[in-house]
Amino acid sequence: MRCSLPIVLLVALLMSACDAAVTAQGQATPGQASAATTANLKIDPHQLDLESVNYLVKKGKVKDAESLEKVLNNPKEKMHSLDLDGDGKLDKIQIVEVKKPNDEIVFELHVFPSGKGKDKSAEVVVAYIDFAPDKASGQMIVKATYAPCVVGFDTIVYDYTVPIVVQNDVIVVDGGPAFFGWLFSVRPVYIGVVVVDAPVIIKHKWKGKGKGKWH
Ligand SMILES: [Ca+2]
Repeated sequence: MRCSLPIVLLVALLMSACDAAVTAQGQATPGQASAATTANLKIDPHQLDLESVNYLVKKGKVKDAESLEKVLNNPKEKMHSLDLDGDGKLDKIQIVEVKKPNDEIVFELHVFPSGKGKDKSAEVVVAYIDFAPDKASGQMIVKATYAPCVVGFDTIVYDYTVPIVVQNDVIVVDGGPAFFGWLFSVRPVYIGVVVVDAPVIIKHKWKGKGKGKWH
């Protein structure tokens, strides 16, 4: 009987230690942590210079979505410093065009974390550029906004209006930069294609005519 008490204590201590280990393991479930991180993703607006992005279009510094995407992803242009996966490499931005009723067009800016390979679920929409023509008033409102994952998204808006005319039901931006001519021309919907295996290269949908790849 003398020896039984220490043995009982030892067993009790071991069981207690085991419970603690199970508890710690439960708190560190990788899947849960990853999902929580994505859901709570908060991006600093300074990581994407949306005002300058909007300016590129307004001043006709880019001629179409492809050239806008090229500037966005050129590190020398310093348009963004997005590194959502924290691997020290800039993530790529892809423009996805969405056509809406009444000739409204939206560019969605999708970010692909550079270290996530082909994992489409890692893609994050960070901003929108909205082109909303109003044929009745002869004005188009161009508005750039951040997506809800960006801090202060609901208070930051970069917008301006440009005059439009309608000729045979086709919208023409009167005296505007070539970009707007491209925007309302008859063409396929633009979707940039990010080649995730080679992070510095973006391959575009339109092949041939020297537009297949760029660095
Ligand atoms: Ca990265």
